[in-house]
Amino acid sequence: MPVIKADPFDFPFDPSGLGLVVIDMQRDFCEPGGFGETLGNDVSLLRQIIPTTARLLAGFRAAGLPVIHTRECHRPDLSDLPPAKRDRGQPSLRIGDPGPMGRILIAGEPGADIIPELYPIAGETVIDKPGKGAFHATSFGAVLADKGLKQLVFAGVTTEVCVQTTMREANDRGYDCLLATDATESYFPAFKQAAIEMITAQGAIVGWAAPTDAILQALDA
Ligand code: C5J
Repeated sequence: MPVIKADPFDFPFDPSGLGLVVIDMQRDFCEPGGFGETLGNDVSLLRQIIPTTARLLAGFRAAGLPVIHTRECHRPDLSDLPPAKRDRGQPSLRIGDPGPMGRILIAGEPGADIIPELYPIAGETVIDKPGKGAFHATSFGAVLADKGLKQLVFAGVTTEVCVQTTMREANDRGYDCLLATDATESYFPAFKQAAIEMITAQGAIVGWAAPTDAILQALDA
């Protein structure tokens, strides 16, 4: 069985059940004027992982392995947006408000779409999710089952919010989860580091972590 050199120990995998999940690489999180920036964040931090994530994506595509993308977004009528989520904090624009890339985090608006550099290709699944985790109120679990996936490599943003939440949900459902450490990012570098440590601690209590090169080497082998 092929093996990815990972932390806290090697990640053996069966290619027939391995897939890549790219979380929320959306314009609203990665480009100026979007939701991330309305919350006071510096989006340039997130943009640093775009080339690495593109390489990881290319590796999975070249190996013929499934890729699933997620987008955090809501229905135009906001019926799937709990008031507690819309009203919390002091963003300069709230979810659903008109912004420079359309309504903030609303399905179908330019800002809610995936950045052009990592855009899905034909045959790749895109899951729209109203929560931080990809399993909540979506078909994500059914899609994984339908594709026969058992082991998941994770990339995307932000490490400690939507990526970690989805990894925890997947881990509880019996999936082996591995985080690509240089294809994930946070607006808070210390939170990214802490999330990686939380995931891999206690004998991979949530999952594994490895850099993109180690993942690609194992896919090539
Ligand atoms: C956040 C996400 N941070 N995709 N969403 O609100 O992590």
